[in-house]
Amino acid sequence: MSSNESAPLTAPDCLFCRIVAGAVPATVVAQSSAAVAFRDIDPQAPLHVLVVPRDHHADVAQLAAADPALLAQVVSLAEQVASDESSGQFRLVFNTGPSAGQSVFHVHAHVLGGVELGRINA
Ligand code: IU
Repeated sequence: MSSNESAPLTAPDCLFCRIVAGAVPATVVAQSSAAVAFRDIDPQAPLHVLVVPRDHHADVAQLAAADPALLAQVVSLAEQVASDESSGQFRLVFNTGPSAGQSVFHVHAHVLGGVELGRINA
């Protein structure tokens, strides 16, 4: 929730807004006043959790521009999940735009870990 607002910013027909609101089920593993962490339905690693801000922003670039403190809260919750469930070491991925693989346009951090992750060779 934005610090100066009483209700989260939401977008109509946004799946992750509906998960944040509890209208669509998800396996929530952690939450804060600003963000919610839930398991990805198609995990790509032993630890694969999505962290989303309660407020709707389309992608990480828009979030960083609009509310950098909220982005920091997303990262903080990701670190908490990785510490609680794994070694505390993790990969954080924000797919940004369709060509980069983004399919849900409510910013979400993929928190990946629980296994030795290979180097990314772009
Ligand atoms: P992407 O970066 O936008 O491609 O990531 C979307 C993720 O959301 C993807 O890993 C899906 O498996 C995941 N997901 C989910 O966890 N629950 C859902 O109901 C849907 C997608 I649809």
